[in-house]
Amino acid sequence: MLVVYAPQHALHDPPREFLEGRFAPYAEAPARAEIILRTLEAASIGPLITPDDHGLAPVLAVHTPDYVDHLRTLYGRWTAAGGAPDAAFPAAFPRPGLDRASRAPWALPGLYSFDMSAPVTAGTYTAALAAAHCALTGAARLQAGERAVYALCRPPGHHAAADLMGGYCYLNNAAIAAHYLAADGARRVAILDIDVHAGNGTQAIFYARADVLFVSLHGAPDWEYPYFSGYADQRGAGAGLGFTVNFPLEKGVDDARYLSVLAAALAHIRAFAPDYVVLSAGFDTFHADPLGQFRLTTPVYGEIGARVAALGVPVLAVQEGGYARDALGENAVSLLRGLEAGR
Ligand code: SP5
Ligand code: ZN
Repeated sequence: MLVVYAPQHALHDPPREFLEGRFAPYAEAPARAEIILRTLEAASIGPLITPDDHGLAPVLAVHTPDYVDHLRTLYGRWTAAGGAPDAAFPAAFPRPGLDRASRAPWALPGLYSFDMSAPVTAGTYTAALAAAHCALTGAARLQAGERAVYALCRPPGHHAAADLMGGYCYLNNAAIAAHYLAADGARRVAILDIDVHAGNGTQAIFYARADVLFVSLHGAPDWEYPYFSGYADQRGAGAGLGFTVNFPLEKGVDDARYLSVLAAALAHIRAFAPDYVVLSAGFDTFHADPLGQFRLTTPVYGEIGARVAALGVPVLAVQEGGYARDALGENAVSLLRGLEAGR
């Protein structure tokens, strides 16, 4: 299977995050992508290509120009004001009624961020843009006839909305690829999000659209991050009503339980009859993941891949989360082998 990888991901290496009231080492670290890459190579999964430069237009078709400009310039403005040189980190967020404009540099990091899990470093913009181009390159290969492509994106994207970063995400790689594949409504695209966290950004981006179906299995937001999105009664709006489908699940979901819910999710996708499927592939559903609280095992990712492939539609798998580093490569190999074998 074709794999798209950009070495620029390593330029994004934040020093720490803020987790349950404590500063902690940053879980979404460069080692994640390197481990996946090495394991794919050892398993002879390939060929491996680097992304083509698709420019900014397909990114700006999903994200607002002011947000992309903010992401590009934040670190420079932060350090020029004397902010910590390792990363721009938010400490204040505008809220309804507390949202007047401010020129204070310390206000900047919170302007387009919903949490403290998306520090912006010197290399964040370059890495995030390269990840978006990995997903776009995979999408273009599907258009050219490829049946399945894996975009090894880092940083991940599914928590990022049109003008919002958070949850380790800056540019929404899967959404950018899905919008590109939808080709102004000429094609139907289904996004299946299997990261353990609800893809609030992807959901928001496509909430009012009927040409892109968003289906997500995740820990229910009444106990799991991102807490404020991902409920079953969030079903889309306007023309998009019915084209967002959430499966919020309980703690401790195991392989059998997951596969039974996946069958229901795939039934929605089959009924939609998409031209393309974008798989937001997180492995933080794994039993040993330090952030997730599901109990999936390595073989089930192969079964998930086979069932997605059985849709008979070209698939772009986009890397999202997954923090059990020792198992990350094996879990990716399992998924990709399933995607290959299932067709
Ligand atoms: C892309 C992605 O997977 N982003 C996830 C960001 C999650 N950040 C906060 C998670 C807090 C979950 N609570 C940890 C419970 C283990 N003690
Ligand atoms: Zn996640």
